[in-house]
Amino acid sequence: MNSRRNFIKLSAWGTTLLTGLYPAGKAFAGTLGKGAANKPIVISTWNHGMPANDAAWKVLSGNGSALDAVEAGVRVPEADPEVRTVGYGGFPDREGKVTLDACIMDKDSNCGSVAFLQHIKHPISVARKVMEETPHVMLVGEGALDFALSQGFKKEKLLTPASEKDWKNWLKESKYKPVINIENHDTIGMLAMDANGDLAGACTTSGAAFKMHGRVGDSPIIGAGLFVDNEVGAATATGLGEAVMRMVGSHLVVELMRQGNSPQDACRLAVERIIAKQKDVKDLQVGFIALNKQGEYGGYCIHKGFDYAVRDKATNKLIDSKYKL
Ligand code: SD4
Repeated sequence: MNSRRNFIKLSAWGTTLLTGLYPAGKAFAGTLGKGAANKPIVISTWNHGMPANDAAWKVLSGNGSALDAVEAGVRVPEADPEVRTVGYGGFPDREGKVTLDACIMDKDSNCGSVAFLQHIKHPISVARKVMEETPHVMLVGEGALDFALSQGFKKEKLLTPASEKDWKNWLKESKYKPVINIENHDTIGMLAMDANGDLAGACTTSGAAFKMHGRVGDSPIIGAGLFVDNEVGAATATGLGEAVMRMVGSHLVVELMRQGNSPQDACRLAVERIIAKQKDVKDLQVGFIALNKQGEYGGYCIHKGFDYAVRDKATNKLIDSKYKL
């Protein structure tokens, strides 16, 4: 190839890099100067992310770490019986058992996870203990429960009368057909960057309502429900876990940011990948949110109806996610 053709090829690539792959600040309200980052910041899925962000913000605004912030944040919906898809009061599986999934990841790529955990109100804190107190990343079922009890967590009844009633109603027909956006606002995934510029994330859920006993979704799977790379950014997912797991969705979003995409575009490209691999997305909802090292953020989902909460120095609001269909 002669040098002129080389030049044309290079400049086309450069233009793509500048204009096509990275429309900087697209989903971000302000314009960032070179080197300046919007921090601290916390973002999280659905409207239960608003009170969760408040708890995380208390930590972040007091110069606390992103890791402490995301744990404190997601503990709010975990403890709230009105949030029917996370922690205490979550919808049970089809046998009437509330089984919880959660994971957490820090700036050094340390991570901890629990899945199919019963009787413990705060699976995120057990996941953090797995990360910090064991040589492992993931504990499940009885083993996770034994470990939690050994760490001082209390065994509690998680099935509330309201969730028990809904389960009994569901049993009348026993049809497993997750309905998009109306299962009471789903998983909480939370991403934060602290004043130091370090990232962390957490994700916790009671999973798909009336799932098979033993079913584990994307939320406790590092790379699927959550991924953090402190050099690039972080992402988390909500929606039907099976579709997210097939694409290792959150890892995909982070890798798309690594290639130069804005958080907004990375979420969109990952959703488009999922759509391309599914036969029918009519009844399938998946949403991603992402945050990069500049403190820019974005979200994208398949169907209209997903929203996410953002809190930084200038903002405290719920944003309607962009969507494909
Ligand atoms: C799961 N992604 O278990 C989770 C739950 C969720 O809509 O977000 N449901 O599949």
